[in-house]
Amino acid sequence: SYNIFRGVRLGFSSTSNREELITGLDDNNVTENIASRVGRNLHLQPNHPLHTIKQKIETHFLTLHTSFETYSNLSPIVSTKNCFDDLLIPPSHVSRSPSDTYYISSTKCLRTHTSAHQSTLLKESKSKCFLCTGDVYRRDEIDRSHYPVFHQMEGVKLFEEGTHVSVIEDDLKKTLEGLTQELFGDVEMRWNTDYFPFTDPSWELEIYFNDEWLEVLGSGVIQPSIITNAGLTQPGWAFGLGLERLAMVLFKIPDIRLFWSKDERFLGQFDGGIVEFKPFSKYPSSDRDMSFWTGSQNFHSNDFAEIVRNCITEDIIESVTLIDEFTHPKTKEVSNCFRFTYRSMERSLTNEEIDRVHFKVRERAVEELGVVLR
Ligand code: FA5
Ligand code: MG
Repeated sequence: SYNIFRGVRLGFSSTSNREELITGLDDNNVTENIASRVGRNLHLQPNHPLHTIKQKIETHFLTLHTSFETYSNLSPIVSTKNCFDDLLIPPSHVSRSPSDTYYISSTKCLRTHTSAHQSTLLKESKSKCFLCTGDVYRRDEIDRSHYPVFHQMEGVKLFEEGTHVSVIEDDLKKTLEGLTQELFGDVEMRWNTDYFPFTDPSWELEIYFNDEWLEVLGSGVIQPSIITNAGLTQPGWAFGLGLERLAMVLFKIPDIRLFWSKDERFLGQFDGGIVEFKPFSKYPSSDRDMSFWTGSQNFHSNDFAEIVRNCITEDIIESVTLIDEFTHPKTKEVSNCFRFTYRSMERSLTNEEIDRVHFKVRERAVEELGVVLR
């Protein structure tokens, strides 16, 4: 695999990330916390669970088809054209809004999915069958299974011209069912119809695991105009799967923040195989509530979550949950109450440091979002 965006340095230090990603200009909403994740490349770190899963999936595909090409080090900095326009995502689509996407400028963003590479790779790939893995960035809420950075793997396969859609559908489903079986053994799975602007028809695959249906991937038959825009004529399928989702289940990793741990008690448990994670300790949690009048129609909880993430230098917040919301009957003002659960995966927190962070969040929410504390 190689870097097709030759102009962009990879694996750069966080100081140069900062200069490249945080410009202070209008439209730029990348934060220090997010910039520090760029170049960490957890999926390339030997023995890391995300690397192990990636290797396992690649090996599975390469035994099916030696012609699958693999790409793992494409820069997460992409053009909005590649991330959205090339995929027929309309300008008004919610995923493009600055409340959901990290923009470097109005025309460059941190990829929100590995599909951002579909069009370029369709042009560059020789075999027209490829897998592409990388870190993806989404402004999102805060809890045990959501993190603003996670990892996806994209798969694309083109067929001979004139191949019937039903043949492509069949191949897509068989391929992904085979992969799921390889990873999870005999599990129950189901296909649901889904919607993506870039595939038609589209499906998501769910597996039944620990008494729950778990969404593992989105997929579909690639929209013909994406292929013709890339200068090609053959039809094909594409899928995008979430590596953390699979890894949390396979390694029994209970909290998505753990993937970012630099603690040997975490990293030292893995040797490249699939083993059950043994929690090294559970430190106590501490809750704090925060209530405020949102003060504006434009209040967005993703903006609030972003402020929270910027007030911490370590992952010491497990979740921020809206526990109460009401509208004042006369003034129509909206009040929100968020419950913060503070807990480190790695050490005990002191009340003083929790209070310090909590106070900082209050101050910044007032300054930056114009909320009125209650
Ligand atoms: C997409 O990102 C599409 N690009 C997938 C795709 C590719 C469809 C090619 C068709 C063709 P979606 O947002 O549903 O779709 O994410 C795909 C997968 O990423 C999900 O099934 C899930 O496994 C994982 N995922 C999505 N959001 C999160 C999250 N916040 N945390 C962890 N994993 C996530
Ligand atoms: Mg989905």
